Amino acid sequence: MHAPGPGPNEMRPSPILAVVILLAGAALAGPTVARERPDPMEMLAKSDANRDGAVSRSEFIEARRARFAKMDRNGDGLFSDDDLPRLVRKRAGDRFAQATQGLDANRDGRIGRDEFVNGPTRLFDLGDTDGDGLVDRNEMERLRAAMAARKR
Ligand SMILES: [Ca+2]
Ligand SMILES: [Ca+2]
Ligand SMILES: [Ca+2]
Repeated sequence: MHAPGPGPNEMRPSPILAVVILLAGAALAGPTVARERPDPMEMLAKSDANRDGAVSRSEFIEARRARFAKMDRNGDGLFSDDDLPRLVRKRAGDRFAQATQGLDANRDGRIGRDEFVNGPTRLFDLGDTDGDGLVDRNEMERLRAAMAARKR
């Protein structure tokens, strides 16, 4: 069973994911480049591990696993505000909890590796409009265009 994909007007990138990526990017790069917003599309495109031009669901999930390993800076298997540099943590304040709510299935303010890796695949689902389990080149371009249109 596959639910019908969202129409073009309902397409929107998950704000939750965007903030998580933003915070994670800030945590990785340090506060000086925090304003350089990582592009979720770039990350999706980079998930194509076997370079066949299409991102499969398992490639997407594997890329997420790798991303989690980087986000979890203290390596305790949880992504929490402990993993953010102090400056970022201060600035993020409550926004961290708000931003991660959608992924934080058990609401303990920390995101476990499984919660993150097996969390909703919104970006992927948005991209895979024909529901074949792959975001191919064309679908990627459409998604990119749809997201770019929303930013304007
Ligand atoms: Ca691939
Ligand atoms: Ca951690
Ligand atoms: Ca597809």
